[in-house]
Amino acid sequence: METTTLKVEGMSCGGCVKSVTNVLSALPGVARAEVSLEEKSAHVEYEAGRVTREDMKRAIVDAGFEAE
Ligand SMILES: [Cu+2]
Repeated sequence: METTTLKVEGMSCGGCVKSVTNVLSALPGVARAEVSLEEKSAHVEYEAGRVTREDMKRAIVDAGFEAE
């Protein structure tokens, strides 16, 4: 299991945190996603080979936020 942290911009409330958490958790290969509004970050535990950091970024952007 690998872990990575993404920077997430554009979240303004708990609903945004939930949205980002949900889209990340829905990706095949993601075991756990912990999203922080204050830190503007998403800490993700995932299986390398099943999902990439790019997939995570794309999912966050598709949900209406910015990710780096
Ligand atoms: Cu919100």
